[in-house]
Amino acid sequence: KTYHVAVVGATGAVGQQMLNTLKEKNFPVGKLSLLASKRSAGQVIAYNGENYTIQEAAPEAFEGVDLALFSAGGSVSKELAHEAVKRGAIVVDNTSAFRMDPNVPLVVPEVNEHDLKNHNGIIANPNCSTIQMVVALKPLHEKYGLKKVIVSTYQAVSGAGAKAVQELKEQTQSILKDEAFEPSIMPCASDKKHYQIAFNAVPQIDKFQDNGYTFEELKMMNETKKIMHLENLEIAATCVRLPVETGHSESVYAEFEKGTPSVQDIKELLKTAEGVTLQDVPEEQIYPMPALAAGLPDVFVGRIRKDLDRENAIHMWVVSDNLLKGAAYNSVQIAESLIKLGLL
Ligand code: A2P
Ligand code: 11C
Repeated sequence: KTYHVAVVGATGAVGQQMLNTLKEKNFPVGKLSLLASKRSAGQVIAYNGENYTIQEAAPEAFEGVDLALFSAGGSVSKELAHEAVKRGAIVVDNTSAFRMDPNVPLVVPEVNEHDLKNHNGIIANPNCSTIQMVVALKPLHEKYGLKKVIVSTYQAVSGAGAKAVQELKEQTQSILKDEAFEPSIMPCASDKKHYQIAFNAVPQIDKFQDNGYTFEELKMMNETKKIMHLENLEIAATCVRLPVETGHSESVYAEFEKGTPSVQDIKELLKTAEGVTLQDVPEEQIYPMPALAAGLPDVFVGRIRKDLDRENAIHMWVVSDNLLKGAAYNSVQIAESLIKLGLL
C-alpha cells in the first residue's frame, strides 16, 4: 500500500529534511503534494528523481491526502490542520500549535508510541530540544524513576529556520571582513530587538513569558511531563542559542527516586536504548558534538558522570540533529508507527 503524502512547508529547513527522510526511509509515498506559501507557488522541487511543483497551502490542497506533515509555523497549522483532517488526512504537526491540547497525542515513538492510539486526526511532534532529551531520559526513568531534571541547552540556529542559518553565515563573513551588519532575525524574528549571533551566545530562544522563562524553556518543561506521563516531575530549563548551524547540545542533570546508579549502570542502559548512541570514552576524548551528529538520526549521549554531592543524581551531555530526530525524522517515525499500529 502507498499513501498520498503532503508536506506543508516543503521549502523550509525542516520541510527539506522531511523529504530527505521520506526518501531515506523508503516511506511508501504514492502521491506527493508539496505545499508552501504563495511566494513559493510554482517553484519546482525534485523528490526521488521526479519534479514536483509547489502549491500554495490552502484547504483544497488536502483533497485526497492520507498523511499531512506540517512544518510551516504555528499559525499555518492552526489555520489548516483541521481542514486537512476534515478531508480525511492524518496530520503530524511539527509546530507548537496543538502540543499541549489534551486531545492531541504528543509523541516520540521510542518513549510513548502507544499514545498514538488516542489520536483524533492530529498528532503533535514535540519541540526539537525536548525530543532528544526524553529519548535519553526514558531508559533511565524506567529503571530508576525520574525525580528532577535540570537542563541547559546549546542550540543551533537552524532551529529558527533557513533564514536564521543565512543570517549566521552572512554575519560571520561580515565580521571576518570587518564590515558593518544589522541583525534582523536572531534571537527571535517576531521580538522587538535583534542581536548578533555570530561569535556570540544568546540566552533567549522564542519569546519571554510572564514567569521569566522563555517559551522554548517552558516547552521543554511542559512537553517532557506530557510525553513521559510525569505530571509531578520537577524540571527547569535554560535555553541558549549558539552560532552552530545544526545540532542541539544539552547538559542534563537527572535525579532519581529509586536507587543510586553508577556511571556503568547508566552506560549499560543507554548502550541498548532505542535511538541512542553512546559516545563516552573520556580517556580517549570521545564525546558527542553537533559537528559529528549533524546529518545522523540518532541521539548521542556522553560525558556521563555521578553528581559528587547527591548519590541519586547524574550529569550527561546529549546531542542530536535538531532537524532530523528533533523534527523531520521523528515526524516520519510517527507516520511509520501509525502504519505499524494499523492507524494509517
Ligand atoms: P515559503 O518558503 O514559501 O516562505 P523555515 O522554518 O525554514 O523558515 O521554513 C518555513 C516554511 O514554512 C517554508 O516552507 C515556508 O514557505 C512555509 N510558510 C511560511 N509561511 C507560510 C504560509 N503562510 N503558508 C504556507 N506556508 C508557509
Ligand atoms: C529552536 N526549538 O531551536 C526551536 C525550534 O516549537 O517546534 C522549534 C520550535 C518548535 O529555535
